[in-house]
Amino acid sequence: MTLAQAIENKYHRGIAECSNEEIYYCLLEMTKKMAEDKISNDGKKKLYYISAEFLIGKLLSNNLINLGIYEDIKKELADNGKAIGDIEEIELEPSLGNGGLGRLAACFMDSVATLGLNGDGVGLNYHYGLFKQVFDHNLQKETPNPWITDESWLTKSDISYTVQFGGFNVQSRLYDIDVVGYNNRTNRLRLFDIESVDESIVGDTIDFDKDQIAKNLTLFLYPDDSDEKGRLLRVYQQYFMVSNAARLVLDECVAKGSNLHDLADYAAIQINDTHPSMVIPELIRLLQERGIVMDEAIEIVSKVCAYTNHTILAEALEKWPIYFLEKAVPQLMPIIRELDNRVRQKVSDESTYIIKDGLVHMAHMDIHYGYSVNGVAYLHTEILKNTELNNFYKLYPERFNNKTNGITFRRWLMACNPELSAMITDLIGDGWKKDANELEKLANFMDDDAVLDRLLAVKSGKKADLKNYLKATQGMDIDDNSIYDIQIKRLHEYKRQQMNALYIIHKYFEIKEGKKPARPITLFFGAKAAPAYVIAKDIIHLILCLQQIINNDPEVSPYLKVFMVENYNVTLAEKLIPACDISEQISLASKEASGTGNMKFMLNGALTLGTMDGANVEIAELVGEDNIYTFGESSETVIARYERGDYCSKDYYEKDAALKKAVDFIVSDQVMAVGCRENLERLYNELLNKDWFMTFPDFESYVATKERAYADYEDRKTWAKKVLLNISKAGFFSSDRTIAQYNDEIWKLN
Ligand code: F58
Repeated sequence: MTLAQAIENKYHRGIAECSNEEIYYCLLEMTKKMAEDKISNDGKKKLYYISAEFLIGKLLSNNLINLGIYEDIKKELADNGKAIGDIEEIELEPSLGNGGLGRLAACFMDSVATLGLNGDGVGLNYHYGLFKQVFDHNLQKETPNPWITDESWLTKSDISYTVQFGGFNVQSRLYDIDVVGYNNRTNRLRLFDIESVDESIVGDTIDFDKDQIAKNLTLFLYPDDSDEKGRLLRVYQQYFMVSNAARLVLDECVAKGSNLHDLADYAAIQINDTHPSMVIPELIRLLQERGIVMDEAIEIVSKVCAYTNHTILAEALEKWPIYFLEKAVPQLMPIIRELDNRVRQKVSDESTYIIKDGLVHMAHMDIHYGYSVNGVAYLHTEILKNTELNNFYKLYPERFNNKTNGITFRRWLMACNPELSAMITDLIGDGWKKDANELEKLANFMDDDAVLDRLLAVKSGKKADLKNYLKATQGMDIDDNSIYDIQIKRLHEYKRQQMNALYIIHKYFEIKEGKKPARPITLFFGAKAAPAYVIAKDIIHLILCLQQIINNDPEVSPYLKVFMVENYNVTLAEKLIPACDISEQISLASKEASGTGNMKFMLNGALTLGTMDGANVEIAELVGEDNIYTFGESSETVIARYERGDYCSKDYYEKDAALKKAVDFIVSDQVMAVGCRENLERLYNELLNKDWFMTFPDFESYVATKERAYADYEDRKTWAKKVLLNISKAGFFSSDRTIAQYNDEIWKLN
């Protein structure tokens, strides 16, 4: 059916006579029908990817592309005086995720369907997401981020379970979102909600009554955990997620013919970080309820569950106090105690016990009772094996494996950068859309001036697009002749946005002193800070203060500007990434498990300025040292310094005059005039007295390397060659490759 026919059926009018909203809702309906026709239950064994987050982004364009009708629809709209971009604007971005782990889950679901595998995502249907970020007096404020409308991508199912908590029950309801594979089957995201959810308990802020679990359970992702009630709510959420998931798994497997003893022939459960870890004792409990004895139940579950670790930061390896679990989910504690006792009987290394000092260590449970433990980039997995999880690695070396992350090229190239996609297809055909390694063929054009010129022209076009978009939506005045230097990711001290901010101050002083850059520079940031993460919010405050000072200084702003976009999300990432010249991947070596933004930027023709951390290491290996700007201390040096425990940031501050000047500026009268003393002093003191993520030792090499990249940018042809080489090597980072490896080595679906 053409769009015109669908519009005629629905509204009895032509496309040109419809509003953008009407067209959007008609396309939504039409796409949903087409997607649902491709839902399949083929494949005996099925993957259940359980995750607290699925940061899926808007779905319309992605689904049209994957259904193979994007170009037709775009043309039909254009013929009627409508732009597909304007229709896309109507859709609200689902607020179901927060950062890399959630976006990875979304890319994975796309690839699972694209590879024709039987696999669904299972999670929660948050009504207000993490939060919507607004800037007020240079500070981050959090407000609810609603996205569910009467007609949406959600389909209400007839599946509902009673979930038991200590002292009360709630009734669940399953909603589905179709996951359309590229020219392939449709799988589903299975999102559980509570029937009794009550949006009215939320006002203009993200505060709400944390005691009313039966009303608030699915309102927010990661509710504020700075108090005990908030932490307890997270436990309720996690159990709700996995209890529903476990029952769905069992019901579906039984329906397919499983007798439960053979569950591992029917299901693989991937535990995405530790948020779903309670699925292990919950499945054991449910199997016992269905007549299977403890010994066998444990054995079955251990053949079904696999765990992915996404971090080496201790605070992210969840540990819940026993009394939380006793209160929220008392039925699980006897099972967890039994699991711990069994470990104690066979393992002497106490550091691996599940229960220690009154805390339940979720990752320990995953490793002892799962059949696979994977890291998300080569370096990360090595650090897990050799350092962080070494005691477990010694027990179960065969369980540890690496799966370097990937991204879906459908969203992160075809949808967000059709101009570059078209150019690539003109040069090498469209085989790369199914086999990303074909991008290597671009290497044949390295000395073709016309190709290099076209590549630069595509980039200029995307820079102009971004300029226009940010002018229209956020009132920003951007010089598209400038270098676009971009750092977009969650705000965390280990990601070191503060080091980039110190560079900005340094550059500001240089310009004031008359040392002008060869070409204007624009530094973009996008980042949300967790509501209770005080220093992260202070860093946002500093960046916003710098933005105000620098962009309004007539002496400096022709050469340097700073823009922090408000409410950074997938939609903004899709606009920022294609326009980027320099991709900031500057985490402290050893701390970023992988990163996936780094891959998206590379694929879209930005050069990486980065430390040898996470997947940057693999990018560097693929492109060679001439085509990436690496700097900073190695992970070995950093790990050794942590072990010695002798880092003193003040020593660096005293020795490096440029660094000292930049740090002191944070508490200068000039910044105080536009900022808050309390926040700025706190950040200054944190850097001077702690600097836990070691920005100061890397500052000098960061500045020097960034300057080298800016200087190289002026040789446009050489730059274009580096860009082309980066794109040609990006195929490895397709999530199709990652998922093929998960399947071959972990899930083994037919
Ligand atoms: C991210 N983790 C890693 N966690 O930081 C990143 O290096 C990696 O590329 C990505 O996973 C995918 O593997 C991540 O996003 C979180 O956001 C946690 C959410 C819950 C609180 C602690 C952080």
